[in-house]
Amino acid sequence: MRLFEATEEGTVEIKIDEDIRARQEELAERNRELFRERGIRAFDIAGSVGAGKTSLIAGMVERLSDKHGVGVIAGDVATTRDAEQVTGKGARKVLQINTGGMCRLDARLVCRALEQMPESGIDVLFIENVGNLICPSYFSLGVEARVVVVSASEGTHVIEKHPAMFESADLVALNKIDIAEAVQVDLSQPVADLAAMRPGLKVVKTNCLTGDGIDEVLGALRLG
Ligand SMILES: Nc1nc2c(ncn2[C@@H]2O[C@H](COP(=O)(O)OP(=O)(O)OP(=O)(O)O)[C@@H](O)[C@H]2O)c(=O)[nH]1
Ligand SMILES: [Mg+2]
Repeated sequence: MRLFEATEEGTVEIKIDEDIRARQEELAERNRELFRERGIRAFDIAGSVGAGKTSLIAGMVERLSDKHGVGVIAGDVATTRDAEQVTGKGARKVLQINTGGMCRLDARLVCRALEQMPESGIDVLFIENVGNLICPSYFSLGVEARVVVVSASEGTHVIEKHPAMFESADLVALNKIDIAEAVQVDLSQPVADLAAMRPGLKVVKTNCLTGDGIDEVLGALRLG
């Protein structure tokens, strides 16, 4: 958003974007500090609606819960469906945030949810962001890494259409590889686009229904 004020000397732009961003960074830094104090390794799992974020989280929780105290914060505009989907997989605590219309989580919402988490016994936290490839790009949560889940059904050119999201990614899970052929998507294109945009960025092909690739995601995040 850009905001202007007319003065006798002319029009001046009020730097609202920068103020908001600076405030967000401050709040993210506070979360980072909180995670450090509590010994929590936190991960933002972002991606389009239906890309497979919850499925990936459920798979990771199942694999980690015998060795780690895992917490999950699921973000959605409405419902507790995602929290329900993850419950029973072995997480120590699962919370759902409903944003009530906002298209992303932010550091403040995560901080409020953290207040409801047990103060000890959680060392890995997965935060599922609201499903879309736009708004979450601009909001840092203060986490260790952001995993962007993108699925074959999102089309061949999904990466180049959403540069900000993939610029903010620390790892990409290219999910639903099992249906690429059926939806006529050539997965070599998103892989090539990512290599051009973010040389060296780790990309893991996954099938969250069968679990293929989830161990590799965990390995890339140094979890296990
Ligand atoms: N074929 C196939 N289906 C998958 C895969 N991963 C997830 N799904 C299915 O895709 C649908 C959406 O998966 P979710 O994990 O709920 O996706 P999400 O990104 O959490 O969705 P939202 O939270 O609604 O944005 C479900 O029906 C899953 O069973 C996969 O690798 N292959
Ligand atoms: Mg989900």
